[in-house]
Amino acid sequence: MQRLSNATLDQVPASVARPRYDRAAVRPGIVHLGVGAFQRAHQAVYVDDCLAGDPTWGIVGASLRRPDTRDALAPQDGLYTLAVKGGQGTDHRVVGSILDVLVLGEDRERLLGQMADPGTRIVTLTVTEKGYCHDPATGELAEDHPDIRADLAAPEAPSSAPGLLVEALRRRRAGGIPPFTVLTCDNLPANGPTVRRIVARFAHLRDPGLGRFVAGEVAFPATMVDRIVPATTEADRAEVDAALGLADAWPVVTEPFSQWVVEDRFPLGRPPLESVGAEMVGAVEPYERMKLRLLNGSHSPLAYLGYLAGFETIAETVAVPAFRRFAHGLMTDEAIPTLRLPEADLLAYRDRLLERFANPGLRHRTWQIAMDGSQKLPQRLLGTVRDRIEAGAPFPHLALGVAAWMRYAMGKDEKDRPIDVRDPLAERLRAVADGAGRDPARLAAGYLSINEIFGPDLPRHEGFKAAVAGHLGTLLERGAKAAVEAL
Ligand code: CS2
Repeated sequence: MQRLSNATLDQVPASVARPRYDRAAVRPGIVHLGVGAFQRAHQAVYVDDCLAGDPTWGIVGASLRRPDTRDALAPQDGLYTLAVKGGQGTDHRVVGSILDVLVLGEDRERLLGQMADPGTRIVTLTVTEKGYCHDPATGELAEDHPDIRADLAAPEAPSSAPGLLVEALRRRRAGGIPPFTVLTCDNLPANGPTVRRIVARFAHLRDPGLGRFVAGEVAFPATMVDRIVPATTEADRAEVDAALGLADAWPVVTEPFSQWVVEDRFPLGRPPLESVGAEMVGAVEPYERMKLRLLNGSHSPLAYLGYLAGFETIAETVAVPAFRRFAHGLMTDEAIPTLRLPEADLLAYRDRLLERFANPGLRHRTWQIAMDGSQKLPQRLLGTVRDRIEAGAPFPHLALGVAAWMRYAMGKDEKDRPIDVRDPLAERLRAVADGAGRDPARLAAGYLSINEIFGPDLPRHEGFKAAVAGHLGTLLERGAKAAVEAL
């Protein structure tokens, strides 16, 4: 089978949408750090829709760690297929907005050169929560993070996202080129201001003048991104190859729903995103909080509970009434009262979410969402817990969600088989389990003492501690399904 590429693009069948602009005329305007499935199903698609109107916004992607995306896309001239799975079957589309993919370890100077190039006006990021090298509980740069220490020691050859941004901004400043806009597309709370603080702090540690420049002169708009994008499977590849009649080494599978709310602050301009479905607003925070607390806030507990109960995907998990009720209850009774959008909109968003979770076309693995819990819990669950505590209101679903994370982090499932716990704090999580055995109160106290996750306040809150330990006891004695049913 021939490979998808510029040369074979006209062999794509008419049933598959493809770029309707001249790819040869597209120029790079965006550098994206962290090319992965999510960005390729979200931002790259919005940009693809803009390129017919304005060809100056092509994307140069960069992988900060592995070469696998570059290895898949380079022989395809950056082209790949998006398979959108809805109730009515699958729609395919070839996306052309990614012009090139660089690999940091091999192409560091080219990447920094592209970031410093005057044609680059926006640097976007999807490096996941842990990619910012910050303390998740406070949102501050983790100054003792090994990558940050290494980048401060050799700042002109950085490896971390903050290090790369600061070195590229320094080069622009030295060359009299105005700074690019930094657009983080990760699920962090107040993501624009948070990343601004992290990056400005790193710059300050390099040189206080540079720190003031980053804090004062660089725009970091906030944004809410939303689309469910499971990891691509071999079955997805085979299905896409058959639909295309060409081989695509790394297509991306997603759902029909897509949302992008963006704070409209781009000093050097931006693609006409509002004409392709993005919502350009003055303040993103209410939408961001809704998304983090409802979607991600129920996704993570469903992932831990579902995994423990033996379900491979979210769709399988919410097909069981008790688990669906759990997600419904967490959102309706505990998260929605902490949000500041009209209630009717929030309830409609919740109902849509429950449908999206149930999409049988998406094999979104519980194990995938369970990853990096230490980085996700604060903005997904713990902010909501704090608001509930302050309001004097109960939080049983949230406490079960936190307990389920602890039970998962212990590293053994309900049949005593090992769990592959992926988390930057995995060793510490394991050590808590080794020290506390199966005693729920000791386990809860051990996990709650991890300050980077729970801060100083939550471990001291007796009601929270007791609720979490109680649920953890049920999870250990009777399992996840019984714990959910017992609510
Ligand atoms: C998920 C998110 O993997 C995860 O932690 O909760 O990636 C989620 O699918 C997206 O935020 C949806 O927009």
